Amino acid sequence: MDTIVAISSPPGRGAVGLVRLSGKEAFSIASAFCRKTGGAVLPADPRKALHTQILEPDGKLLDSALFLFLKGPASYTGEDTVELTCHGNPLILRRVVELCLQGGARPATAGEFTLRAFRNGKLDLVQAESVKRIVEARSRLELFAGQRMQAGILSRFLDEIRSKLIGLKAEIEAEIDFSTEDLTLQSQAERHNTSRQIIQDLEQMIQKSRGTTEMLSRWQITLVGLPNAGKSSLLNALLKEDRALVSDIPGTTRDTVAEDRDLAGTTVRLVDTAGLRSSSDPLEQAGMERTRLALRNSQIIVHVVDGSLPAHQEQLLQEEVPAHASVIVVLNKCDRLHPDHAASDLLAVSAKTGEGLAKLEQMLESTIESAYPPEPVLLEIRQMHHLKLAASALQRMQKLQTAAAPPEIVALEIQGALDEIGAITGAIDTEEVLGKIFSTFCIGK
Ligand SMILES: Nc1nc2c(ncn2[C@@H]2O[C@H](COP(=O)(O)OP(=O)(O)OP(=O)(O)O)[C@@H](O)[C@H]2O)c(=O)[nH]1
Ligand SMILES: [Mg+2]
Repeated sequence: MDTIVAISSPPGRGAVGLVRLSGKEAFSIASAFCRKTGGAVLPADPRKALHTQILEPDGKLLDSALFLFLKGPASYTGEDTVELTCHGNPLILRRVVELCLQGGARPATAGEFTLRAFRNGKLDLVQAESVKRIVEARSRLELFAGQRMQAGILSRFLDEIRSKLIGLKAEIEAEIDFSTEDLTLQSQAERHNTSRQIIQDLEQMIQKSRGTTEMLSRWQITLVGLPNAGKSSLLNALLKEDRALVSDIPGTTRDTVAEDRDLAGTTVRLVDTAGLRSSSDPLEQAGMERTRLALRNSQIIVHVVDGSLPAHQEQLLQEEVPAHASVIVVLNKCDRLHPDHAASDLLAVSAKTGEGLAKLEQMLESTIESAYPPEPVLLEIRQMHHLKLAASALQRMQKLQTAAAPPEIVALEIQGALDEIGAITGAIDTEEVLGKIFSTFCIGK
């Protein structure tokens, strides 16, 4: 394998920047321009951080840096690796890469370090994909999910399925060599059970993973309610920022106002709306249309009721609420609560005094957290795709079994399912798939 080099730290300036080399020549290429203070060459001392001077070919000092040599296979890629931690100036980092290229390295392509790690058996494909998730996660939840995948939880699930399938296939293949008379009805029933169990496991996993990707990305929380209920005030209170206009004139908010904040370890988008009411004013109608759009894209809807007014029947139109969304009704202005609401069991809040806001935040948090499955989930569309194909191969297999089809054909479907599982972990890989996955990585990872 040739030796690759890349800047592994993010573009731009930082306190430090990392240049990484991987391959057989990593040490010799890097050590050619690195010297201890005083000029001595660096020892090939694995896992030891050495202080080094990086020198231009003419002997001028380019930077002083930290030199870390990792001897393969005990490295991320499984190959000899050198990491040079320099000062985080792009001019320095690019120059160090140039020196490496002059020394015989070549620029790494996107995800090539991780691809090499995969090729060298340091991680399977699911774990390689999780690396990208971990690097790019936009929320703590996504990060957590990526780390679970990295830890191999999904890989272990898939391995278990795989070994069950291999066992099943072996039994069925054994039939090919024996005459069917030897086959007891009991063993047939057992086999049927095993395959049913596997299908169930796969389907459960698919079920659990549905919508995961969306759930891990940004949640939208939309505030609706009658004019003057205090939606904009509540938005401002939740953001701790004077973001939306507030006034005692009904119909103040016409457009939607959206702002992000962190909640439950994830970024949520809070959206204030004009609410929903009938109006003949074209501008207001356009505002209502935006409210509807916001509602459609929401995972949580906060219905704000004005608690200072006498109780009246006020309900969100069911057709405006998406099926998957949770609705939380709050009684705002509890600082001036109308006696009608004295016995109300709605959550009482006050955008003005801040009362009940912590409770509302808790409710929002637990709604988000409860939607987050504690079990391993498939995070990538690719993984889901293959798992579904595996499940349908097994369903076909069951039908064939029931129809007493020849064992060769039954075994073929099991093999089909095995291939799909293998495609997820990378046990079976094609260059095309690998190219697709790793090209979405950043260079240097
Ligand atoms: N006392 C009291 N007044 C509040 C509270 N929340 C909002 N208000 C007042 O109620 C009025 C309407 O507040 P907004 O936040 O503009 O209400 P809105 O629901 O956004 O109204 P529209 O944009 O017109 O639909 C303002 O005068 C606020 O100061 C509260 O908790 N207590
Ligand atoms: Mg408003």
